[in-house]
Amino acid sequence: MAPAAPKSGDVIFASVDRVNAELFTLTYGAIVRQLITDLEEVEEVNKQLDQMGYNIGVRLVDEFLAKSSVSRCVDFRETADVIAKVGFKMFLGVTASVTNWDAEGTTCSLILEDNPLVDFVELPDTCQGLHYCNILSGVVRGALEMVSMKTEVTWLRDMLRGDDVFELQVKLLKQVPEEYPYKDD
Ligand code: MYR
Repeated sequence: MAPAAPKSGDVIFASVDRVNAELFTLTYGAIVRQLITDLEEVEEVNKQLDQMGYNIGVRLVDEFLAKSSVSRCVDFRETADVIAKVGFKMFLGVTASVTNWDAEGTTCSLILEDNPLVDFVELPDTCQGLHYCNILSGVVRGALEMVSMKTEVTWLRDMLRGDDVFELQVKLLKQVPEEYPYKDD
């Protein structure tokens, strides 16, 4: 069946979404640029972006759980799928694929073929060590910590460094058992 013709409201919303996405991308670029100016060392910028992402992640998980109506995941595999398919879609507008699982099911990669954060971005030679999207690794780490999972999140591939995709490795270090807040007795 042919898709329904857009109504005028649809067209307006589509262009508002596009403008919002571009504004978001450009604002993030301005933040990174300012950090480079202020901190001078790309390693420091990487750390700062990760920390900013972590701070966002610990807050954003509530919004995610409320909006998505996702229930408790049975294991880390399911959690990784939820992040890739629901979380990324909700906050970044794209989905990731999940791959490169280790035998224990505690390490995997999230692959992004499309990443709106890097639209219009080209890194100068002086920024080759920059993990421009480090805010995302921090967000994932922070969000997972709030649902009791300590993780290490590392960029393995980066299109700004000439790779064909973005690959974010997520390693589950520790699953902290949740404490029931009341005693039974
Ligand atoms: C559970 O409690 O078992 C569900 C866990 C779901 C965690 C989902 C975290 C969402 C992270 C969103 C990342 C967005 C990155 C742009």
